[in-house]
Amino acid sequence: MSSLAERKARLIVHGDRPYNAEPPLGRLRAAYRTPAADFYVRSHGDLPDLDAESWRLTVAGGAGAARDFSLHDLRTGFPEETVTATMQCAGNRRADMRAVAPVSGDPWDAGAIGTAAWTGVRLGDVLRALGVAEGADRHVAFESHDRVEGHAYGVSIPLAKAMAPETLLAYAMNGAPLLPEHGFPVRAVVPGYAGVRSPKWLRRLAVQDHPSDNPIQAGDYKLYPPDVTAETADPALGHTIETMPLNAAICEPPRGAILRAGTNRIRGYAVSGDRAIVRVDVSGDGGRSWMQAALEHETGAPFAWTFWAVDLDLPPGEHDLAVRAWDAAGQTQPALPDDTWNHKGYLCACWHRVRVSVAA
Ligand SMILES: Nc1nc2c(c(=O)[nH]1)N[C@H]1C(S)=C(S)[C@@H](COP(=O)(O)O)O[C@H]1N2
Ligand SMILES: [Mo]
Repeated sequence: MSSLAERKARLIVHGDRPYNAEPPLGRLRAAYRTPAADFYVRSHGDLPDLDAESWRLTVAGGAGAARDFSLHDLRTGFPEETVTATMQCAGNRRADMRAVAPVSGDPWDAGAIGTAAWTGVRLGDVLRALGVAEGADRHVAFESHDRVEGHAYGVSIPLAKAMAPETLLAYAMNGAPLLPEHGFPVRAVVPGYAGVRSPKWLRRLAVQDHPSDNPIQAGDYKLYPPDVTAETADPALGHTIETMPLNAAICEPPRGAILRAGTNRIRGYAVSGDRAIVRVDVSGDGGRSWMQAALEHETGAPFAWTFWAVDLDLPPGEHDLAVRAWDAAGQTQPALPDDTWNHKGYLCACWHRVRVSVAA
C-alpha cells in the first residue's frame, strides 16, 4: 500500500488540515470503479488513526441494551454484501457556482465524486438483529472518531434509508480494506445520498426519534434560497441535503485543451441520486445544438454513475463544450449556475461547460 503522502501527491489538494483533495478529471474517467488512491477525500477534521483489532461499534436504540460489535463480530455475524455505488460531495462543482458570486467552502471542480464496490454488512441486518422496529419519523444517528470544532463528527439518516438494502456498514473498497482517509476500519455507505451522510471512522450509532443534533447535521449541509446569506441563514428553515440531484460533467478533454481539427472524443460521467440516466446530450457550440452520447452503465448498480462518450466534429476556433443529462423522470439540468446559486455553494448541477480551442 502506498503512503498517504504518495496518494496526496496524485491529487489536487484543496487543503491539508483538514485534508481535502480530488483527482484530475481525466484520471477520474479512466475507470468505472475509481481506484481508492484516486478517490476524492473530504474531511472536516484531522484523520483519526484507528486500530482494527481494538475498534468497536456501539449500537444503541434497539429492543435491549446497547451492544458493542468488533470488526470480527460484524464479519461473522452477518452476510457480506457488495454494492457498487457512487459517492459525491454536496460541494462537487462548487467552483462553477463561485464564478457567479462568492460562496463558502473549497472550490471543488467536478472531481468530488467517485464510484467504488463497497463491501460490508447491511446496516439493516444489524438493526433488525437488535430488534429495531421499522417506523416513520425515526432516524439513525452516527458518531465518528474525528473531531470537528470540539465535537465528534455526527450525522443522521432516516431509519427507512438505514434499513434499505443498499445501505452498508462498509469495511472494504474495491476489494481492499478502507484506506485511512476513506474511513478505516468501518464507515457507512448511504448510496444516492450526499457524501456527508456516509460517516467515516464510525464509533457509535443510535436509533432515535429525531435527527442528530450534531452541528454537521443540524447546521451544515442545508440548501438555501439565493437571497439567504451567511448572516441570515436559519438552519431550521434550510432543506437538509440527502438525495443528490441529476448532474453530469465533461472529464475529457480538460478545460483549456488545444485540440486538432476534426473528430474529437468527449467523455464524462452523469449521475443522479436514485434515478436512472436515460440520455446525455453533448454540445460543441455552447448548447445551441446537441448530439447524444453513448452511455455505459453497469447493470445491477442503480446507485452508480453512468459513463458517456461522444465524437464531435470540431472546426478550428474556440468552442464551448457543454453537457446535460436526462433522468428516468424526463427531467434535465438547469443551464446556468445562476439558476441554483446559494451562498454555501451546494448542489451545483447546471450544464457543465468546458472551453477548448481547436488549432487550424
Ligand atoms: N467521520 C467523517 N465522516 C465523513 C466526513 C468527515 O469529515 N468525517 N466527511 C463526509 C463528506 S462531506 C463526504 S463528501 C464523504 C467523503 O468521503 P471520502 O473522503 O471517502 O471520499 O465523507 C463523509 N463522511
Ligand atoms: Mo461532502
